[in-house]
Amino acid sequence: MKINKEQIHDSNLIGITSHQENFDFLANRLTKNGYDVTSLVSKLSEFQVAIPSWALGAGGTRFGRFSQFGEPSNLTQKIEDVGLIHSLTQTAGAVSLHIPWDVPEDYKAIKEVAYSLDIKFDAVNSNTFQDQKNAKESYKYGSLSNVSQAVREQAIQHNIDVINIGNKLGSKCLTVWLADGSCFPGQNNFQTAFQNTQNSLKDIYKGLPSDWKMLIEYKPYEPNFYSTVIQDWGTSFMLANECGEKAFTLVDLGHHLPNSNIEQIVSILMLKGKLGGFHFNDSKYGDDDLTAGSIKPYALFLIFNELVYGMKNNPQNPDLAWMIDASHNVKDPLEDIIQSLEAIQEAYAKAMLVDQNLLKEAQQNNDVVKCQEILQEAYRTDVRPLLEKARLNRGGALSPIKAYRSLDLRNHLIKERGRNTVATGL
Ligand code: LRH
Ligand code: MN
Repeated sequence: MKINKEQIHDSNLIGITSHQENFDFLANRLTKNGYDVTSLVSKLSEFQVAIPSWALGAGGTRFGRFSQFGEPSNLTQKIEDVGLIHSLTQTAGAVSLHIPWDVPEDYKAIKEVAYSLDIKFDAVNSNTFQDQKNAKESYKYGSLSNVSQAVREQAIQHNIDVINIGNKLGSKCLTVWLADGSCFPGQNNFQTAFQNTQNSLKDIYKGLPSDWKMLIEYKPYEPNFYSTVIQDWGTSFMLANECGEKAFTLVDLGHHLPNSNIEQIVSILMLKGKLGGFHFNDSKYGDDDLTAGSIKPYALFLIFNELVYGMKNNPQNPDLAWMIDASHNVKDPLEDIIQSLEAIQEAYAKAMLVDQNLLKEAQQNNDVVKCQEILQEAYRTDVRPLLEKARLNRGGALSPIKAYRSLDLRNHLIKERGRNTVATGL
């Protein structure tokens, strides 16, 4: 299913006047305060977030899964759904595939579909946390860290296969997340598990094309509930350094113990030139994979404040991979992703309004109150007219959620696909 620019243009008519008023008012105020509004809007337009191929259907937990109906049942339909999101938001110009959930059957055809929808292939994700049918070895007791060399070799080969699949699609990045760990004290020798993982990652790294990156994603627990080999940013950072200059740390916002200071982690990883990218989502308790900015929007703003500072002051850190990683138990997956994109762009826009020089000066003077005033002056600014302008400039929707509903897209998908299709993924 495709929507065209005219349909979006028509759905914008109702809001265009108030948008223009709000935009002119904000642009006028920002210009008076020395901001370059055109540059702010173009930075927002250039900001593209990759959509996870595994989060276009209803998610679920061990307690159940409730379908959203009209779910994509193959990779082509998944790319088309990313195309729908991108048409409306103009900030979802990439998809991140998970292998083997989304192995292309016809590379030429799938690339043509993606190209026609202005969708690029971002990082490809390996999967050594589930056993595949007729697999020779099992990952029950781990993959790259497993005590069995045969299991480690199978997992290493899988990652090499994922790189080859990504290469045929034009991807330039491999994401490795390991469920490896233990559920009970004594089950693992921590040093052996770490050494095996380090050596296995190095073998995968040897298979990385020269212009590729390897992102090492950490997570404190789940599905293992006593220890996880790559449990935190420090472990991922050590492993990335051991591998080499093409290996970096991936920060999934949900992969932190309660009250972790993620913005500080981001800041130091950028200082060390080892921040590779993000899996954006939000959470109240564990790895809840909720809509980005739906629980802790100020924390997301503080992370982007460090990112904007780092993108200006840390040339040693590469361009970042922006990706969403969420799961939808009660929301329409496409609406959930649209809301995440809005929250991410909003946090970025507010962070670009932080007067970093004034903040640095206040920090140098230990003027703690002024530091907070500078941050919250930016955070309290309603930047939505800037996001709307960025979308309008590219033919997108003023309000993607309103357009998604006024164009009745979910019902169109159900008519096209029926009510019983189930998307692969989590
Ligand atoms: C692990 C994770 C990882 C993916 C998976 C789908 O929790 O965040 O990024 O491989 O979710
Ligand atoms: Mn993730």
